[in-house]
Amino acid sequence: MFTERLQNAINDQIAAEFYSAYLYLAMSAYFESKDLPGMAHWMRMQYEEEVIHALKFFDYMNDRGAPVVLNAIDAPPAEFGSVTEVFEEVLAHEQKVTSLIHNLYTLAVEEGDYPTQSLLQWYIDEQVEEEKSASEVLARVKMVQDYPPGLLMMDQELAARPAPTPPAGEAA
Ligand code: OFO
Repeated sequence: MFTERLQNAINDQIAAEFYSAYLYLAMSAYFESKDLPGMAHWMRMQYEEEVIHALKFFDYMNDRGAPVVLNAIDAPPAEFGSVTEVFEEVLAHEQKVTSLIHNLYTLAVEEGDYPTQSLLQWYIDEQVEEEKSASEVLARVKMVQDYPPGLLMMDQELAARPAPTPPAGEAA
C-alpha cells in the first residue's frame, strides 16, 4: 500500500535529489572561478544527473496519483577547499545519499509497497555507480594533487564527461 508515510519520504527525497543538483552546480561554479573548466563541466554533468534522479521520483508520484510536494531546498556552500577536498565531499555526499535510498527501501518493505521497492532498485544500482565514479575521480586527483601539470591533465580528462541520458522511456 502506498502510505502517506512513504509518500512523504519520497517527497523528501525529491528535495534531497534537487539539493544534490544544487550542490554540484555550486561546485561547478567554484571550479569555473578556479579556472578549471573540465572539472566545472564534470560537476555540471553531475548536476544534470541529479535532476534526472529528482524527476524520476516526481514522475513516479504522478504515475501513482500521489501528491507531489516540492519542499524547500537548502542553499549549498559557495566556497570549497582544494580539488581533493571537493571530490572527497562528492564521495561523502554520495555515501550519504546511498544511505537515504537504503532507508527508503527499508520503509517500502515495512509498508509492503512492492512498486516502490521496484523503483528503488534502480536507485540502489545507480548509487553503486555514483560512488564508484566519485571514488575513481578522487583516487586519480589524489595521485596528482601536488603536481599542477597533472591536475591540468585531469581537468582536460574530466572535460570529456558525456551528458547523462535519462532512463529508457523518460524525457530529460
Ligand atoms: Fe548522486 O545520486 Fe542522486 O542524489
